[in-house]
Amino acid sequence: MDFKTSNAEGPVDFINVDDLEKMAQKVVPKGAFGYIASGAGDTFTLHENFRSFNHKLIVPHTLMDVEEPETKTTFAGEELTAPMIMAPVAAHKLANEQGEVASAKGVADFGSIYTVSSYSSVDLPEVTQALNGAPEWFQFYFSKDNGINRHIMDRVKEQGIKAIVLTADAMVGGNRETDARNGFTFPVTLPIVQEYLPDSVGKTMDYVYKSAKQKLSTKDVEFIAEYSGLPVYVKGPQSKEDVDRALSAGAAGIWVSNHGGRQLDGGPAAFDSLQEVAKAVDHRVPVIFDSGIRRGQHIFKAIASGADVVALGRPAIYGLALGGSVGVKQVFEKLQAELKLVMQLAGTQTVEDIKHFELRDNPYDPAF
Ligand code: PYR
Repeated sequence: MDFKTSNAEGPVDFINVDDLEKMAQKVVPKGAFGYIASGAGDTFTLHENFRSFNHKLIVPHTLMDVEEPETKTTFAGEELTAPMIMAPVAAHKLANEQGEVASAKGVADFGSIYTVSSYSSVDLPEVTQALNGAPEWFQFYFSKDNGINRHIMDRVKEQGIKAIVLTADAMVGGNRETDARNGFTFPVTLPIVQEYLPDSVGKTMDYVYKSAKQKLSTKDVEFIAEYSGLPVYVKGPQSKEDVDRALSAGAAGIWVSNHGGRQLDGGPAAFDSLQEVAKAVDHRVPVIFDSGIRRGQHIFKAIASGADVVALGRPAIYGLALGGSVGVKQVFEKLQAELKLVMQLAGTQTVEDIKHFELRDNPYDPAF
């Protein structure tokens, strides 16, 4: 398949992530950009992901004796430059010819955890090499065949990967109408899942998803934990019931997400689910949050609502499209700088202080 995308590498001049998205649209082919940026159905849930942060307000705290707030935090045994990690995103070669090699380097240079997608367009050893010792996690799209799942986990362990993320909210693809309109099919191979998906080139996302297992259950969490011996984070719970189910199966952490509004349109904004999930988890395991982060204040609000760290998906991919590894690092740095500013104005010196900060309910029209 003849597919040409950006091959940028170097500094990007941008003011904020929303601007970056518009800039990325100009350098990534239409079908690939649509796949990355869009959501499911009417994109109600996608848009609520952004708007929902306005349901809570950060009241400034004054005379708090704060200077140079510290964004460094320890998470899952790792020292992170800021409470942000890389979310799993499929096929980075859609955004930049360098693919995951560049995004991994960018995240490593910033100082955080990189989650490799099962649908990575670069194979595991090359990603590990690009990370150069930075912590690597693996997101699992499960095969219907446990023999294949064992092989994948063997390879994951060979790389020294430290945790497995089971995506539980995407056993089929959401109703991606933008992809249908654009006639989008995958122009790249997905080497990690070659054994169950040898022919991704020219295939729709729906086909890709259907090659993986639909009938996921708590038994799959138990199987991964037992076979790999690694901590398993379940990605997708948005309710107490789902938290209970995941933890009863031995989940080592809960990753609150609605898959960036790409799956069940008509569902809640992930930020609105975070409070219920955090209450149900009650500090028993770490909580990761994604879906809708575009601003430092969003990170602050997520942490004040019970997340230990947030994960970045699309913003990092836009940085990748425009500036390769440097662009990815710049996106993390931009959000870190915004977070630091919010921390100062909110009177919080450390990430731990944010966890104890009480947000106020928004009495105004949250439609702003
Ligand atoms: C997505 O398209 O959302 C995937 O997770 C592959």
